[in-house]
Amino acid sequence: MRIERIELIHIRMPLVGAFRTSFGIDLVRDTFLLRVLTSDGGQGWGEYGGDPDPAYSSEFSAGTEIVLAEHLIPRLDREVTAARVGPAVRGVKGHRMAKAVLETAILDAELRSYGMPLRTYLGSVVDRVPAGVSVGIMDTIPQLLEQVGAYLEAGYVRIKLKIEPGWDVLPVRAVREAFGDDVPLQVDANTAYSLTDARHLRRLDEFGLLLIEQPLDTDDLSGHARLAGLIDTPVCLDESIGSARDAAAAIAMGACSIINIKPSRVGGYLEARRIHDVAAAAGVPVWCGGMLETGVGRAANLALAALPGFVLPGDTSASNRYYAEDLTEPFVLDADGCVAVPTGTGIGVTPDPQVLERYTVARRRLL
Ligand code: OSB
Ligand code: MG
Repeated sequence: MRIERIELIHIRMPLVGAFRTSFGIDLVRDTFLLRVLTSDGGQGWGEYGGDPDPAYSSEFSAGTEIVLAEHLIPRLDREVTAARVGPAVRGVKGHRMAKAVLETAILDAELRSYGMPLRTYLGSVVDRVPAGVSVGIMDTIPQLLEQVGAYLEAGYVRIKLKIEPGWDVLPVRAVREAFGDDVPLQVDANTAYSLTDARHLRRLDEFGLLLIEQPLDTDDLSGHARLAGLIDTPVCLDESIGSARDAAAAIAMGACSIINIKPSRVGGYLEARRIHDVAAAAGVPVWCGGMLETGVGRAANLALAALPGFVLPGDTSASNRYYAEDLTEPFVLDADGCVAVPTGTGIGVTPDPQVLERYTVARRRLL
C-alpha cells in the first residue's frame, strides 16, 4: 500500500451536555480526524483521542499536529503497513496519541484494501458488546440521579461516576439508595487523590463498586499498589497504562487488578491488542475506555471491545450519549444494552461528507 496524501481535519462537535471530570469541563469535542489517501484510490480514517489542553494526558492537539507533521509522518516510508508504523516512529519518544491516530488511519486504509473488517483483523469473538456509560460530575445530587436514571432507562448495563474530592461518597451513596445494590457501578477519579486519602477512599468499600479507576497520579504505580492493599474496591488503571510493558509491570506489582484499555492512549490498536493479551495471560479483566469519540473512533473501539478478554462493559456508549448528530451512521443502544460492532471493511464507517463539513473548522495537508 502506497500513501499518496495525509489530511488533518480539525473538528468541533458540540456535546449534548457538559461533561465534567476532576481535570476539567468539556462542552464540545475539539479534535481532529486524519485521512490517509492511497495511490490506488483507497482511503483510511483515524480520530485523535486527545484534547486542546494537556489535562488528561501530556499530549494536546496543537502539539500533536507538529509532532505528526514534523516528526512522525516524515519517518514513514510511503510504502507502508500499519505494523510498520510503530517501528518507523520508535525514535520519537512518547506521543502515543499522535502515533495512535496515524497508525489507525493507515490500518483502516490497509484493511479496506484487503476487504477485511477491523474486528476480524483484531480477533473479535462477538457481534455486539454491552455498553456502560460515564457520568460526569454534576452541580447537585438530584441532577445526578436524574441523569443516571435516564441512562438506566435507556438500557445502559453499567454506570461509571466521575469523582473528585468533595464529590465521591455522597454521589455513590445517593445512586445506591436511588437505584439499588444490583446496578453495576464504578467510579473514575482521573488522578484526583493521593495516598493520604486512602482512609477516605476506604469509605467507598461498603458500596460494592466494580472498581475505582485511576485514583492516583499517572506515574504512581507503587502508590496504586499500596492503595490496593488498603481498600477493598478493586483498583483499575487508565492513565498509568501506556503500553503492554506498563500493563505487565502494573499487574506484577499489584498496582491494578483491572485495566481500562484506550487505543488512543497506548499508541493504537496493535498495542491495545498486546495489552489485552498480557492481561488475559495474567487473568486480569479489561474493558474498553473512551475519549468521547465520534463515530470514527467509536467504530474502531467497538471492534476492540469485542475481543474475548473484554469481560467488563466499556465506555462504548451510543452516539446520542455524546452528540445530537454524529459524523457517521449513529451507533445505537439496543434494548438489551448492547451496541453492534461494525461489520464493514476497515473501521467499518466513513464520515458523511456533508456532516463532516458542518463541524470542520480547519483542514491541513500533512503529506
Ligand atoms: O478517564 O475515562 C476517562 C472522557 C474523556 C477523557 C477521559 C475519560 C473520559 C470518560 C468518558 O470517562 C469515556 C467515554 O464515554 O468516551
Ligand atoms: Mg478514566
